[in-house]
Amino acid sequence: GLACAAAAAPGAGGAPTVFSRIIARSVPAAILYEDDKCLAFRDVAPQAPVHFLVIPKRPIPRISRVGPQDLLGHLLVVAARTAQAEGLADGYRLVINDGKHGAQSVYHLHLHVLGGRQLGWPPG
Ligand code: DGP
Repeated sequence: GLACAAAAAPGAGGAPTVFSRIIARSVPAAILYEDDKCLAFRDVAPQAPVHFLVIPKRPIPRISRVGPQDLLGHLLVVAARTAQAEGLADGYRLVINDGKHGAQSVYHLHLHVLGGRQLGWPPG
């Protein structure tokens, strides 16, 4: 009921997000890489000169819901290879936001890759 829905953590229900539509090509995106397990595409609101996302095609809602069968190492390999292809030889940052405190807004797991300028640390 409504009380249960209100109490549920964001992403707990696994509702489809806009990223499922990007995978299905029903929402356009600037796609940089694709294979059977993942997709990399430019972030629509870039926070650096290069800012793209790497997502699993399987719609895991958030990193805190990852299961033992999810082979997420592949996302890191694709992130690094795509960063190289984007010319980020001086370095870059990988970010995964989880839940409310992590400022996650789309509940389909995604790895942010940011580069092309000097980044600060710590993040806000
Ligand atoms: P996060 O806060 O970690 O959930 O970041 C979600 C990111 O997704 C945010 O940087 C903006 C991006 N984004 C949201 N909707 C779209 C979209 O429709 N297309 C693309 N390319 N990126 C999107």
